[in-house]
Amino acid sequence: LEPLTLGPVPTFKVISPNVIYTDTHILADYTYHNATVSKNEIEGILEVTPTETKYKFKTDCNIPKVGLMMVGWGGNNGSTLTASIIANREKISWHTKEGIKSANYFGSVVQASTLKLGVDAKGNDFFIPFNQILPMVHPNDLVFGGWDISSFNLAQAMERAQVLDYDLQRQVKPNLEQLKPLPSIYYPDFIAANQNDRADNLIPGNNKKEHLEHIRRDIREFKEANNLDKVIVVWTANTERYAEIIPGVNDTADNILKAVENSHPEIAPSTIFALACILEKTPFINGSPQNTFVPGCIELAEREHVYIGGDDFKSGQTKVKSVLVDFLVNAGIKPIGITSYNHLGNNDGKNLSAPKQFRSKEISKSNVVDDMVAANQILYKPGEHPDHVVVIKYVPAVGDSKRALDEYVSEIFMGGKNTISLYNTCEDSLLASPLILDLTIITELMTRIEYCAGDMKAFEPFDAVLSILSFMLKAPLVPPGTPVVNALSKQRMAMENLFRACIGLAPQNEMLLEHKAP
Ligand code: NAI
Ligand code: DG6
Repeated sequence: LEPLTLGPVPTFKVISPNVIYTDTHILADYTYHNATVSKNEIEGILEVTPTETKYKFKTDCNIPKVGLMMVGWGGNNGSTLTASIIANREKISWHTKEGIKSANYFGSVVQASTLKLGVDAKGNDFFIPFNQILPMVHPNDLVFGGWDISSFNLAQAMERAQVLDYDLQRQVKPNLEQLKPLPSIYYPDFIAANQNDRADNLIPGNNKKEHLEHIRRDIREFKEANNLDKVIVVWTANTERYAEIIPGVNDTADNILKAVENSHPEIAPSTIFALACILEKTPFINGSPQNTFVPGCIELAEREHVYIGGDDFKSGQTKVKSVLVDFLVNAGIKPIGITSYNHLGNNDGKNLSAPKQFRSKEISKSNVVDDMVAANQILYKPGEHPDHVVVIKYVPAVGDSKRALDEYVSEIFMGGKNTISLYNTCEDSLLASPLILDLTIITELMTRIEYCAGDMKAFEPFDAVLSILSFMLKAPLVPPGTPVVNALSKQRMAMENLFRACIGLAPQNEMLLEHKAP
């Protein structure tokens, strides 16, 4: 068996009576194993009952022509991602003081990670590129568009961002100069006042219903002009303040649509974008921490069966946290204090220097260990939680190169203490940009997978809230009333195993029984 080469279409076939390949689809029969736990009050013990649920999955194998529209396209993430995809597409290399570098997709799970398909005849693990497990869009084939309140074209935006090497900027500039963000919605109250001086590319007026219709029209026109099958919209604009949840205003789908008609002041720009996308049957992902998905917005997405996902890209410090705390707690070690400092000097940092916008980020960065703590009742009493503090400071001198300092204090054996200190430096936008790709590509794939279970009469899409995207997000949005998973390894497992199920393969396990009990 030779390793497979990267490519959008799977180059393998599952040989199983449970899997059927047609000219257009993969159909898989799948048994989902779980166990229910209940208390037998008479005997005073827990009873555990293994359960089996039969599922059928249907995956459309036709890879569509997809447009990615970014809100905040002229920001550091938007411009870095656009320039980087063009560099990949054109196979560009550039000179740096360390030598020649060439374009890659490092940091993208879909493009640069692998997953285990099975074992070969000798029992050795066999890996394939992640993007081979099911047919997925290739980033080089995405068509870009988007909005920004700043009128800079993408070449100017890339220069302003100061992320990419000059020799690379020089080569992609002619391409980027032709790309200009569409005017956007600006309600100054939602982002920091210090952003006002870049807001020169605005949809006129204050009528929120007209704004909603304007964005809907933009999506339709972009789709038509580029002959696209589908569009995915990602919010990578400034972090907004939280919107107040007001009964009668944003609590139900009907109320929020009415509130937009009345131009209610608590409807944020990001929520207008989300609503516009839902009404256009266009998936919408929120890469920032604010509560864009107020209850009325989620209800509308569920009602219209349109995928939404969020919140806040999980790029560096939080990603490490969702690994480290999982490791500590699963090792029987008790984190009691987590202190996370950041300083950064890009426009994101400038916006976050305002208290209300900082508060949105503080919330999304702080809730990320809850599930791990709640999972261990030996270490933590009900309601007990480690001290957890998040500090973010704006230091213009460091630009996009964010510094993250973390201290984890844990209680160990016999009253001892263990302190781990981490110091991480990296260009923030180079970590976040590949996540936009993964979110886009996996969301698009999910629009082509349907399932059937129990007494369902036909195949249907998944719940509108795409919790499968959690790996890429700091504060994963999940269907109302369902558990949030923050631990990175579980989030990855969920993606991997769902896609394996779609080709009739059992969930990945690391038992290696073939070596232990041959
Ligand atoms: P940025 O400040 O460079 O870019 C944001 C862009 O959004 C700006 O060009 C701004 O003009 C534009 N904008 C603001 N309001 C807008 C609106 N209503 N409509 C259209 N455009 C609007 O920020 P960056 O670094 O690109 O980050 C973007 C977002 O992603 C921020 O909210 C940040 O907190 C979040 N994020 C970034 C991560 C990273 O590692 N870079 C990781 C996690 C989240
Ligand atoms: C400072 O915290 C700026 C933020 O936008 C973060 O850089 C961003 O949310 C990434 O956070 P993390 O925790 O995933 O590295």
